[in-house]
Amino acid sequence: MKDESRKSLFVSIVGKPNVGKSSLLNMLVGEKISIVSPKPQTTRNKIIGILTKENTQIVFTDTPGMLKPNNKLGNYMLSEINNSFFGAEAIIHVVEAGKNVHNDDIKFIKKFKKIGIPVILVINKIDALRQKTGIIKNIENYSELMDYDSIIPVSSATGEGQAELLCKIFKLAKPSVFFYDEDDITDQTQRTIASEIIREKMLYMLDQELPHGIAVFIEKFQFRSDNEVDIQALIQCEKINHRAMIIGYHGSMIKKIGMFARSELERMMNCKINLKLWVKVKKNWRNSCTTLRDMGYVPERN
Ligand SMILES: Nc1nc2c(ncn2[C@@H]2O[C@H](COP(=O)(O)OP(=O)(O)OP(=O)(O)O)[C@@H](O)[C@H]2O)c(=O)[nH]1
Ligand SMILES: [Mg+2]
Repeated sequence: MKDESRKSLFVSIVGKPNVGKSSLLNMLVGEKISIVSPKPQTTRNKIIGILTKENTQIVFTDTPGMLKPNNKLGNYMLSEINNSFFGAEAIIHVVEAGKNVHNDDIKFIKKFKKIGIPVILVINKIDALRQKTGIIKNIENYSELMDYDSIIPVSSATGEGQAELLCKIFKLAKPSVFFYDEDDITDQTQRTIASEIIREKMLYMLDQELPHGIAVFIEKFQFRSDNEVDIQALIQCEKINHRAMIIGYHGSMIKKIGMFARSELERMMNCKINLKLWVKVKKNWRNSCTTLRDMGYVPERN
């Protein structure tokens, strides 16, 4: 039955790499939907998180951090940011508390002004600031550049500011049907979530640049029973020495990656997981249209 009192809002979450966009999405939805890591450019594609409360549904889109692409994967990531603006009815611009305005933020602000929808500035990571005066400086600097709908200091880590931010977002919702079921929290399949969790563990466990050259393909995702799943994943890297580092001495590293990924997936899916990982080298895959297509990294518009 159609409910005339229903409302919805599509909100795009954008900002520089590593400012905490994915952490914010997870905090707002109340579940881990998007992977998080201390390394910039963790998120590679648009990720939808859905929050439905009573008669209102908010559809958030997490996006990759703004970057200067130097390969086809980078071009795709940039296109995902731009695509997130289509259909968006509001934007959350995430910046880091106490940091100066960056050139990338100015580029974003130029885009926002062209799009002309409400923009909320979220000053994230306030828990990490010793001097709260940093927040005041942020507010002054950003309000000179843009007429934000509101400016809200937040900590995605502690949840501070969450209620105020949600209140602002819900106020912007407009009469509409629901676009997702009330119980949905994301549009990602379990296969995609599994590959992302495996990639997240590598972002934490492997050296600086290596994880950026890694792709994870789920080759098998098969239920043995209601509470047991077999997952086989291929980890693709770009160099022979990277393969050796992923495997580690006597397989110690890949074993650790598998252990951490499995235990998180078991918690998320509430079932036993049999996880098999193997590693293959494919040089320069980040410039291979075939590999990018196989991973689902296909631009929506060209
Ligand atoms: N102290 C603190 N750390 C945070 C907070 N939010 C995020 N972080 C940390 O900041 C790092 C980056 O967080 P992400 O959520 O992956 O950032 P992102 O903007 O999605 O990054 P990209 O996907 O690479 O663009 C991680 O180490 C997070 O744990 C916060 O509120 N406080
Ligand atoms: Mg992210």
